[in-house]
Amino acid sequence: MTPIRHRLPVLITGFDPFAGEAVNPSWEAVRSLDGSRIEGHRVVACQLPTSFSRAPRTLRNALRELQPAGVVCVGQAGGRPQISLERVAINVCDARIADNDGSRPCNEPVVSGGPDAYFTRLPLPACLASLHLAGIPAEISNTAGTYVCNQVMYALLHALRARRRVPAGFVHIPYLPSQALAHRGAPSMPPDLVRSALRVIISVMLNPSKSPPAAPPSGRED
Ligand code: PCA
Repeated sequence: MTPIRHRLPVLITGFDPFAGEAVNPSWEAVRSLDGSRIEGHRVVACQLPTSFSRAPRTLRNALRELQPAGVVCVGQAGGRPQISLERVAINVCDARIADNDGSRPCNEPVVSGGPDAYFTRLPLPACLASLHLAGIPAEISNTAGTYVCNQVMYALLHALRARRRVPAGFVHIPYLPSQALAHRGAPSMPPDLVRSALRVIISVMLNPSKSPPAAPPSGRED
């Protein structure tokens, strides 16, 4: 008999296009996994609007409806060269550009009176080791920025604060090659590789004991 938690779905989210782009690679990758199974769990994809006012609400509705076994939210980080496993979300919204509703908060909290920050609940070293073993360039990132992605990561971990056993976190991904063409010199990652990366991350999140031992620190200081 399958344990009850096994029957719960995994929620993955991606964003709609913003900043004049025609696509958002996060939604392309996330929707390509919708309905698949990973470690026995059904994957459910949900699109979030790139909107400070609407994204957290959409996410909270999906959490309430699905009661997922785990959550991975994904967003585009144009200019970053590899998969970024975000370590921390901070209680700040500070937008350099307007969101899809024309809103541009400056130095505002995500949650008034909330904790300064939440750490990810993804096992980052295990995720990183598994991604590298699969030949996928990836790094741990210490900032998810102060735009809608950071807000969503914070809102996710805040919404799950009483459900300590639900693993959850945020992953930034590079531009698609088609987007990089319009941003001269910008790095990109093919959609198949991003999709494989997300499968690896979700699999390790659900079953960390199956991942390879994490590599020792490189000793590099930066
Ligand atoms: N990236 C933006 C918001 C939506 C997205 O895909 C960010 O990094 O905040």
